[in-house]
Amino acid sequence: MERTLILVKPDAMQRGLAFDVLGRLEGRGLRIAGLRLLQVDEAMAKRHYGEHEGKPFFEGLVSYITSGPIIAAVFEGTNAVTAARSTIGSTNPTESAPGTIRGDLGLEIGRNLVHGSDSVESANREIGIFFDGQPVLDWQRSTDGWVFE
Ligand code: DAT
Ligand code: MG
Repeated sequence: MERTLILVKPDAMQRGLAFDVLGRLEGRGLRIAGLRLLQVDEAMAKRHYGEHEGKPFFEGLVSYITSGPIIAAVFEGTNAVTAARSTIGSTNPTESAPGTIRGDLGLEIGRNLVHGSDSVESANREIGIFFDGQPVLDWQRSTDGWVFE
């Protein structure tokens, strides 16, 4: 089953939207396989966002993601990466469609509430960063047959 890495970013945590964010993904049918509350340090932030190093927004991005606790979650399901990204919406909330997490709850690109992996390769890499030595479970829900054909 395909897996993706989701982060509930510090703004969503501070605004009390953590379970709204997670609930939209879970409600779509994706299954939670891993869940952690943690504080990201600078090294972890730079590892996660390494592809953006050198860009003008990089320092702000690192200070944002390290500014308070986050929730890291592994969600799994059919096309989990694409399904989660479509529920999350575009990178810039202003351009995100209503009905998406960012389109319903955000206004600015630097406060866009949530991260979702952009490919299966990224998901594997990011799960390795946020669930290093932490449990990610293989389990079934009794309702899975009503979600997965
Ligand atoms: P996404 O989070 O939609 O996968 P991304 O991987 O391109 O977007 O960028 C990671 C984060 O960096 C994004 O959530 C917000 C920030 N970011 C990206 N482009 C930006 C820009 N042009 N200005 C400011 N912040 C930006
Ligand atoms: Mg990205």
